[in-house]
Amino acid sequence: MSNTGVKSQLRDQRVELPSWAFANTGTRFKVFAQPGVPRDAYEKVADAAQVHAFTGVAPSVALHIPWDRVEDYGHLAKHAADHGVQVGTINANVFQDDDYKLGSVCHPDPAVRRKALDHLLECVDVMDATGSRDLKLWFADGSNYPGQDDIRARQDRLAETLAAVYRRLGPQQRLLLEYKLFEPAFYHTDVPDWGTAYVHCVRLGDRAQVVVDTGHHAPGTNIEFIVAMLLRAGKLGGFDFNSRFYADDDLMVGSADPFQLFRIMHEVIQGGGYAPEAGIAFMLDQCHNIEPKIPAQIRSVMNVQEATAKALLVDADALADAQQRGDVLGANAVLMDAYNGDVRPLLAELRAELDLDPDPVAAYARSGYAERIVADRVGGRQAGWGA
Ligand code: RM4
Ligand code: MN
Repeated sequence: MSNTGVKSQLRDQRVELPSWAFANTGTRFKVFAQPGVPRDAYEKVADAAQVHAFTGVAPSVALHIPWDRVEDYGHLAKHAADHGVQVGTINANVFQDDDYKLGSVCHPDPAVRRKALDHLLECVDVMDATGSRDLKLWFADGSNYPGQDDIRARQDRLAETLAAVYRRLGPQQRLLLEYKLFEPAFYHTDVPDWGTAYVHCVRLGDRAQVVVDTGHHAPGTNIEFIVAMLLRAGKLGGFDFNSRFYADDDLMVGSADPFQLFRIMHEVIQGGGYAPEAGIAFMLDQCHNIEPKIPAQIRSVMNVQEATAKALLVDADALADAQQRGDVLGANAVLMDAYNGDVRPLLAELRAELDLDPDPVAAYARSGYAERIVADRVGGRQAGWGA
């Protein structure tokens, strides 16, 4: 593809930001609070809007309920629009309540399952008010000890609840099911892998699709293969992008392994998942525990852009030709040529064409926004996990 072709594809790229990336987060050992952190969903949306203002490709922000609970979601959606962004995916949270000690939708007690279902249905009400397309479900459900609960019965409970949620969705809304290998449960997890998520989604119907969180696999897993398989099956709903060195580290996407991100984007493009009509949600799911949050989100969006630009620059004809001829080294070289190129000048050009500063991180630093929020956001309670 020509540079102009690549730029026009990059111009249409959309990366969704997570509201929780702007809040205080940490590990179970310590949360280091940062000055200027948002106190509520309105301030998180305002911060997300900054990331869009400097990158031009991040016009939506995902909410997490109840972390982002507000009185009037229509009003929050209007606030987002006033800031030049919109509310995106609604993330349900059925993992932070005492009742969920033994699980939520898979819990042995029907009353707890009902409570979890009610929350998921409430999230669809939120979607109706914000105009969101996607409901993203991740369940912390599982067990810590062999024999603790009946694995098969838990799958039945899960299927039943998912079906009830699916029935409630409007015709334009989707259910995105996310899997995660382990944590917080350590023996078995009820949705541990893409196969389990896929099986449930197939049973539900067309508007149920799988979310690939890049941090939710065993070390060494070939994630791009999973991406290719889900795309072929029409079941790739979206990504939660982040980087990991060990487990679910939630570091900036493209920081630990930019080559993996490139390989994933290559499969997305090859499999037709990059076209806007494919409807795939490219979301970030990250926590910035020690680095400043807004610049970290800007950096992350740029990392996604860089990986995408390189993947778009793969000479697809030359690659197919080398593959067909069984030219192992030639095919690999075509891919590596694209990966090893420097796409930063191209992205700088694209930004100039979009009337943006070619260096978003520096432009944000110069804007004075960081100093302003530190001065303005005095009093109140800073947002964090669980708030
Ligand atoms: C989970 C999962 C979800 C995210 C929460 C905060 O591990 O990745 O997508 O919403 O963390
Ligand atoms: Mn996730």
